[in-house]
Amino acid sequence: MSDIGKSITQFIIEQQRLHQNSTGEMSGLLNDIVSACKKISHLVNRSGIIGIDGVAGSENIQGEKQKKLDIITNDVMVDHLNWTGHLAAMASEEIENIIQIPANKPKGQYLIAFDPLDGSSNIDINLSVGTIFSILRCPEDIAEPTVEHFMQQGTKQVCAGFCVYGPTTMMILTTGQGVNGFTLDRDVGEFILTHPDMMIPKDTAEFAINMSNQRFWEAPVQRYIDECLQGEDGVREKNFNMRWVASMVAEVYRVLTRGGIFMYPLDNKPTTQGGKLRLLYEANPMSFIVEQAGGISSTGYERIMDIQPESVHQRVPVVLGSKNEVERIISYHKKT
Ligand code: AHM
Ligand code: MG
Repeated sequence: MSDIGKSITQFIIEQQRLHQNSTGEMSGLLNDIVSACKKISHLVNRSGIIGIDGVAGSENIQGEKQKKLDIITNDVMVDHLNWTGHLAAMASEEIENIIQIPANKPKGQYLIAFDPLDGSSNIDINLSVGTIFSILRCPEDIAEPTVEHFMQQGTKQVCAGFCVYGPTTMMILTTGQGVNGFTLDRDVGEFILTHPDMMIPKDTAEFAINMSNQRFWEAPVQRYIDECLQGEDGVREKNFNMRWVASMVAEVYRVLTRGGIFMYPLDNKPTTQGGKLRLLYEANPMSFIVEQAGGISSTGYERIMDIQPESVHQRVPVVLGSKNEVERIISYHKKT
């Protein structure tokens, strides 16, 4: 029988029953995240009406101008997750240090790293934004986790997902057994399984990159894009299409549904930072999802999920998507 039409709650509990020793803590945590994302979807949808659109007038730790919704959605995540007893600590794009669970609340066995509102530069122009999260196990018997406990390779993730607030609100989840997509049915307030077992086509003729940075890219990326742009007349002997939404959640969702390649490569501008996208709460969770859907995720030089993190807000170059195209770019990096 098809699983399409199942609620995310039923799906999560049925997944939990497949693991004999499951305590139900992961299911509880996922339900907390689902509740937070439903609230964020509602706020994003009504932001203009209730006056929470626009800039906040502050900067986050990474020197980025915060939108009011960056701050509000961070609070929504923290408020939904810090009291239910499933987490030992949290890390957020918007907060410099890791976030501890209040002393008077129970602690759980998991750590979460999240970007509460990815692509928030798109908020005021009514384009898609989203929430990205990565769940790690906290080493046992830790009274108060430290940054060191978050310094785990992406391969250690036990769950990753993202919610995209677009024409419909969708939640994409993996616990290491494939990727499933759920659509929010606003009438009943529940995410419904609409896209089971998402798989990225191995080949593509569509790339996504911020072309305005072209002159700063390294040679392998220059070569790859140049060959795509030559189309039928060049070595690739086929025409390519291009998209750039400037919202990673929307780009990765597109790659999951119709294939493609998404890149935010190393370039001269953020070289000192090692890339633009953040390892713990953007690159790693998206890499886990992409790999589970049959794609590849790399810096061009190495698998992203193999990188040993060194800081909470560390940045990395990202090249992800359809297997054969990412492999081609990796081969260009090997030659330089
Ligand atoms: P954010 O987390 O501050 O929104 O930044 C991450 C976003 C990604 O969603 C997107 O791929 C990228 O930044 C767009 O960058 P640019 O504006 O340089 O095109
Ligand atoms: Mg982001």
